[in-house]
Amino acid sequence: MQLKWTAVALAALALVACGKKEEAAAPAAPAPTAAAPAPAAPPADALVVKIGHVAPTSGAIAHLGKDNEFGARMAIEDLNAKGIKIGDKVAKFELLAEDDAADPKQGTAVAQKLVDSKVNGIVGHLNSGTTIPASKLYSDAGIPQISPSATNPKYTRQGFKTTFRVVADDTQLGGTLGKYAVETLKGKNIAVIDDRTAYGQGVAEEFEKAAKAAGGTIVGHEFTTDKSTDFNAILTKLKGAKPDVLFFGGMDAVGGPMLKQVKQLGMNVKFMGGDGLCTGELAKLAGDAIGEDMVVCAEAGGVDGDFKAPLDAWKAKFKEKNGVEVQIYAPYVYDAVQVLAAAMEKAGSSDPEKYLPEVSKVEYKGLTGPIAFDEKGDIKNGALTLYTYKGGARTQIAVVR
Ligand code: ABU
Repeated sequence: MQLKWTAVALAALALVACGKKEEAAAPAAPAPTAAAPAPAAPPADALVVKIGHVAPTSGAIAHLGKDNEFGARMAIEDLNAKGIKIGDKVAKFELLAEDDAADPKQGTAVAQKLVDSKVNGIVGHLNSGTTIPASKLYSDAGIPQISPSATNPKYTRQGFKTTFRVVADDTQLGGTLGKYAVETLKGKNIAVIDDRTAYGQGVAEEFEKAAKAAGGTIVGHEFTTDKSTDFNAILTKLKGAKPDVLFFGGMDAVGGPMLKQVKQLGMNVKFMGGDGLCTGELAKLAGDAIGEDMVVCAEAGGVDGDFKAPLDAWKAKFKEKNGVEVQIYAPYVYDAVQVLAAAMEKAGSSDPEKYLPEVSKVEYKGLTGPIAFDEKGDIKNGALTLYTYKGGARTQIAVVR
């Protein structure tokens, strides 16, 4: 019987791959082992629930987009294995995965496509620069949206009822890092670079405000883009101001090469950044330019106490399944999908209008800690995790609230 279902599932997958473009191919993952059990088949009258997921699975930060998408796929798989009931029907969850390439225009185009496909809920997008414009389309269509990683405060401050976020925002991220730069790292002369994206600019401004408030002096603020590779001119200018801390508001794909050029110029700085920098991949991108304890950055979430062991076990499962380590936000994506499902289960409906109020009221014990939202849709009591890099590995310093 199990063999029969495996064959049916493979045939169905082949059909999907041939004919249904909106269900984007899963990012490359190792082939399942022969011993892997076939998923239980949903009943023929199951309620189909479509979850849209958007992240950049192409381009410079595709490794982060794939990380998010793997998290979404694991959640869908677990939900289907559990066979939860919504109303009186067993739910069959489907993932409609889209690539926005971290581009705001492509972000709104795929958002419209998902709205037209009548998705029941959205998890995404990854970047603030795509999440914010797309949120208007989801709001107009009344579709609940949970971002697992977009940290620009504006996302949840547009007056939309449909926007939620399971991570802390840039006010908390930049604010905590700015204070840390002065009070803990004892930075006095602080230089800032940002990539002019919604995220990079926002987190850099919050950092700068907090560093100044803590008594630091901003000796220069330069600008780059999220596609730049040559930072020689701006780094040389900042070097002249003799900074002891350099904060970068941007993603790891730019931060890695920037670190190499910081080393080439012989700049002796602590290199700081927000969550976009704070990934497993940064050490690879920077190579030997990432000195011991040189980088201090923060993830916009924090897991400690009783939540730590289950999350570590999940991360091990993630690696086994996907052949790569978690980069940063996959567990938050997993939780975001589960929150939508829990709200539907509670409402007894997958109709966005009916289950949206349950998202607002949700009290969900996730992989990443307890999840409940404030009146704006932001996570209540959001935590941060400060990291450094030792021996090329991202290493936790502390969870702070
Ligand atoms: N939070 C960092 C990466 C995503 C973004 O907000 O653009």
